[in-house]
Amino acid sequence: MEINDIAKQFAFEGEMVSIKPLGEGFINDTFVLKTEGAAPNYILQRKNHIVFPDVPGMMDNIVKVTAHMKAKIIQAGGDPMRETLTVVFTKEGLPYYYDKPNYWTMCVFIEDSVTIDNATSLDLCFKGGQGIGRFQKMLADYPDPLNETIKGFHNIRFRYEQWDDTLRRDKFGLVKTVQEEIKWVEDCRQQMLDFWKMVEDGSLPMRVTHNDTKLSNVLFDKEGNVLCMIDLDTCMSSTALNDVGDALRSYTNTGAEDDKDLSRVSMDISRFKAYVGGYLSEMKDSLNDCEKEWLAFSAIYITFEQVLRFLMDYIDGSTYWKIQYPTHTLVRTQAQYALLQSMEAQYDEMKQIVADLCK
Ligand code: GN1
Ligand code: MG
Repeated sequence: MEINDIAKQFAFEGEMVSIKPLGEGFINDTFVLKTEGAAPNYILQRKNHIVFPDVPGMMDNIVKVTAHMKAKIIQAGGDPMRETLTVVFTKEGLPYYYDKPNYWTMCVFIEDSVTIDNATSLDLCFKGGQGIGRFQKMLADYPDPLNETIKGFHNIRFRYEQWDDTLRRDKFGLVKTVQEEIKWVEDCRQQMLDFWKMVEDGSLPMRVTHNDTKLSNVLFDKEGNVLCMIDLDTCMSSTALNDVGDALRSYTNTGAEDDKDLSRVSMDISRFKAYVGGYLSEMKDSLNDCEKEWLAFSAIYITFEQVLRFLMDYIDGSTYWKIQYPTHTLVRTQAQYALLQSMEAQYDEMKQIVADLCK
């Protein structure tokens, strides 16, 4: 089916005048649909069904959490059309359109907004921290269980099971070529599983979290204030720390996620401090002592997990993330490992900063 015809399955307002691709997502394909006159514009997305095996479950989560947030925003006198996403349903009343094998979804385009790829100022880091803090806070009393739309997404025990399978399969004979990188993952096994035990025994509680908190998933207004979190595809139950760690992984990196020049990659401790400051300005009173104690470690945890996930995908034939050249995901692995090492070298300082901010 043509893209125009897909769009017409949705009950959007106004007359469509154009539909064009937007950006270069690593996972989904995104289009902007423009309408005439006063009607809003829209975002149409083809969801990657390899990454998201349960799009109906995912959309069920998104519809419910955005409804919960809208009620909170209205209560606080905010603008529910700008401070969270608005899902557009199909003419048949579903939050997705299924055109085998693809699932399509639509939401309202929030005007006068920007996304930012690099944390160029400390103010931006602070505001990003506030953004995810507010998101978690609005959802702290969300009552229903959410669908687990990607199994074991930030669960390192599950990731190690996938990892062991990947090495055992060695589908493309690549294992022998990445022995050094494999050792990085093996050397951390015990430490990471020990950390995860605190989630399994409830010391680190499950909350409603975003799970993909990199800077480009925060929408800002033109003045640089946070409007809302976007890309709610992975919104499900996880730990508060996973959101913080994933954000720190992206905000504090002085290089790119796929930097070939590892000398550019490091963790900027001042950005760490600004982000955690923004986050704790919203969430300090909601976190338990264990969450506070392990907040700094969350950056290490998620950066490590990303090393594992990238390397696993590389060994498995680079099918998960889009690539621009054959070793792209291996380069990503190496760049994330450089970031991890920089974090480990600064871990004492990171812990001290969190302790001071929690006082
Ligand atoms: C993916 O969807 P996107 O591009 O924001 C991935 C994240 C990774 C990130 C690395 C559902 O994020 O977990 O951290 O790439 N999302 C999914 O760039 O796997
Ligand atoms: Mg995403």
